[in-house]
Amino acid sequence: MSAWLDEIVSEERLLLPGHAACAGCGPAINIRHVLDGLAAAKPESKIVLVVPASCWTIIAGVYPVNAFGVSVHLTPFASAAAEASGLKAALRLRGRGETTVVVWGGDGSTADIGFSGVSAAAERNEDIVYVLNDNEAYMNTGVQKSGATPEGAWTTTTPAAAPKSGQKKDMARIMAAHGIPYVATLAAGSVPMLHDFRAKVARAAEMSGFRFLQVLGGCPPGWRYPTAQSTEVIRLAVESRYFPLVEVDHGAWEITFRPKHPVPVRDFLATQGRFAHLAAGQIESIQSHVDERWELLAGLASRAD
Ligand SMILES: Cc1ncc(C[n+]2csc(CCOP(=O)(O)OP(=O)(O)O)c2C)c(N)n1
Ligand SMILES: [Mg+2]
Repeated sequence: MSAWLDEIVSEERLLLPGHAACAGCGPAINIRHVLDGLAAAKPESKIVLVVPASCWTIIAGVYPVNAFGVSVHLTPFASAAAEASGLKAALRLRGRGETTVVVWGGDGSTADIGFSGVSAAAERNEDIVYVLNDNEAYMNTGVQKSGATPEGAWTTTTPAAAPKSGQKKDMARIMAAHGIPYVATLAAGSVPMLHDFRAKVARAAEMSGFRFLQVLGGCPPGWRYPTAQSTEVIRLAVESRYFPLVEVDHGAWEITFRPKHPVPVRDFLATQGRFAHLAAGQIESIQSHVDERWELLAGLASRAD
């Protein structure tokens, strides 16, 4: 086993056993690697986790119970970025400015309801790590469509007879347009993808200013797949180019993981009941949008060469 993987397997975990996430929760894997990765990169810095209303309000537990090995600050839906900005300022005033303030915000709060606060904090270049925990719908309240829900998906507000129309909001490009120091997309679908994931967390840890990480995590009840399939579904999301892994480091775009043999997007869609109603023509249309977005990102990356 390589040294970095050895370290990951043996490291102390900041998401503690006994938490209340569903079986197979993809974000539960992701948050562990975000927190453990930040702690490993800057062992001298404490972490404060800021969580807006989401599944993670429940998973974190009710005071005095805490599912994390770090302090957690729960916020209303729309104010996580503002509260994280204030926490960082207060910590600085108290001589504890080295503390890493991390937001773990769902796609509902980040891409939709709290977006004005996220955009404003990015524009001010607040010194925080903002993580978009992207499970592609409002899951905690029963799978309602968000701006990050993909084209064609079933949700309870976009039933199979009238599934989500229009494409997933492109948060990586939107956040990169703010000119912040670092934007990256992350997914833990395989060991090489995890290597990419941890390198991005380490890169974010060594910078200051507004850092934005978009982490894709599967939701067995919301995406409708068996609980043991979370890693495989995410692997196919990346291997099909449905979810490209990119990095924007001080404005320079890079595609950090290029599938050697990309699989058709239908292989990814076929793993999940939320796409079961799609006809061949709709799948073709999704494939063409996946291809177009890949070309667009490849164009942005080639300009950085
Ligand atoms: C202003 C406001 N509107 C609605 C809610 C109800 N609510 C709590 S969690 C949640 C879903 C959040 O979705 P997302 O941000 O994607 O996080 P996830 O549940 O998927 O982890 C909603 C709608 C709320 N708490 N506050
Ligand atoms: Mg969500």
